[in-house]
Amino acid sequence: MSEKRGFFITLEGPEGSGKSSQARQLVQALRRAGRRVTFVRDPGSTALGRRLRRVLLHADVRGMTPLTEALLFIAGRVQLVEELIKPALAKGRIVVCDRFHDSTMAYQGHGGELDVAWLQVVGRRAIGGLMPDLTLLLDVPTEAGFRRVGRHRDRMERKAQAFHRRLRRGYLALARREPRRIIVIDATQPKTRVAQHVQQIVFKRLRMGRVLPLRDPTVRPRPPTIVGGPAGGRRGPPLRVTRPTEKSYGMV
Ligand code: ATM
Repeated sequence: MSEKRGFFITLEGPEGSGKSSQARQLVQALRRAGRRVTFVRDPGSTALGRRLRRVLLHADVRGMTPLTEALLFIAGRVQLVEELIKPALAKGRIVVCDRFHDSTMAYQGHGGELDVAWLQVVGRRAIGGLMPDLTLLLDVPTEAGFRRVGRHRDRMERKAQAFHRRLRRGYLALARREPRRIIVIDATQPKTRVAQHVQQIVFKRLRMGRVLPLRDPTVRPRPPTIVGGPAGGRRGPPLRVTRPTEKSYGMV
């Protein structure tokens, strides 16, 4: 692997968490602060990734097993890491990635009920152990997230609510295992408040100026760090989620 000098940030969350628009705002804020940022999404951003994304999300593709899904998502990620993420990090850039390995763990592992320990090992090895320095998990209850998504749902969004509840619980379990890397933000707060939390956390971590050590997935679970939970702030009205287009990404 090329020497890593940049800083790698991922945004994660269930449907309707507003993560993609938060990712865009974060990129804008970092650029305004004079940082060089590569903005990508997983799956997507590479030619192969865009094709895989169409296959994976197309509502007409039926009967795909969770394992097939997982391996296709991982394949797209390998390409993304090699083609865009590693070269950008080697140049000292900040990489902001909309979803990454934790999505496979939450959606296919917990949601699809695959063997999560196996998936953790395979998924990490496939990308040479390149894990984010910081992951912002925008958490929203399943029902509230669905209300935000509306009626036009892709293949993943059409899965049963039980699947989406499992994946949300899966995300929170991942955050308990790696509380330093994965910060949970209450995404039911007003959009501007969520953006403030996201930017504060990222800017604080960047000022620390060091890359966090890779956590051993076998470490004992600890409570996740939750920012802006019920105790920390008012729950705001539902926010509208604008769907990103492919043009929003790949601005390297
Ligand atoms: P975005 O629209 O947030 O880019 O996500 C695309 C979908 O792909 C999303 N579900 N929906 N709708 C989550 C799903 N996904 C997985 O299931 N596994 C993965 O590994 C990744 C990266 C995404």
